[in-house]
Amino acid sequence: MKRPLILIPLPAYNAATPPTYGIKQSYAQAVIRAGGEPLCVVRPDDKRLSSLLPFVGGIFLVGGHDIDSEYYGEENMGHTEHIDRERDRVELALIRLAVKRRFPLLGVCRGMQAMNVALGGSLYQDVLTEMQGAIDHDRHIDKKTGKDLPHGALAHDVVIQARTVLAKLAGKDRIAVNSLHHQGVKTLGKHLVASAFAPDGLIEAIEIPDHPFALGVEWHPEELSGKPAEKIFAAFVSAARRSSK
Ligand SMILES: [Mn+2]
Repeated sequence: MKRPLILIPLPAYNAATPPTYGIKQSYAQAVIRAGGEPLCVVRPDDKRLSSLLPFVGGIFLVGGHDIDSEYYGEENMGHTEHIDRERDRVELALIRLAVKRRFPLLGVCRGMQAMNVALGGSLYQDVLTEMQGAIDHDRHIDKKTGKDLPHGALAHDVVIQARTVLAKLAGKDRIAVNSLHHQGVKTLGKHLVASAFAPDGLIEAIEIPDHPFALGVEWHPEELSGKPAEKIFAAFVSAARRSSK
């Protein structure tokens, strides 16, 4: 079977010595396991994109640092960190293109937040301080011991909305997920529906109905094994295979 190319725009770590581009291995491995071939691209400009896109089956936006709040018309309240406007610009443009040209699109964590912002939605700049009754979604470290938590550690359940793509993939209405984010969707962008919610009401997954595949999840399926997580990548890669025929 053909392995469709999955375009992954590479995040830059400009403050690293030397300045570095890169992603976690688990993102690339999840794509490969699902039958796709990751095509990691450095800061594509419009010209390079238009030469690449004819070969690409889908676009995968990975996690990372916060999106500049200016892109959703808010002042930075001091919680938004490590802004990389060039990354924001590239990813927001890619999402709008994917929506317009009906390219399969998968967004994880920041990738989901970028989908929402690209389509006119807004974010909580810090869920814990801005959202009443919020649970702790930022489970990078154990707050009691100060030690790093494994990225696959399950943090909370999500309740999945019936009749959504995600419901079909999960095969049940509630799953346990990891949670490595401090921002989240506040108001939904155009074309989007919320397909899962955390126990505190925070939107944990979004999708575009009537699109070949456009799903964003706030958790990190690339760090989880088993059915719902692997099915998300499998369905994305299948849609990419169909779209690159
Ligand atoms: Mn969460």
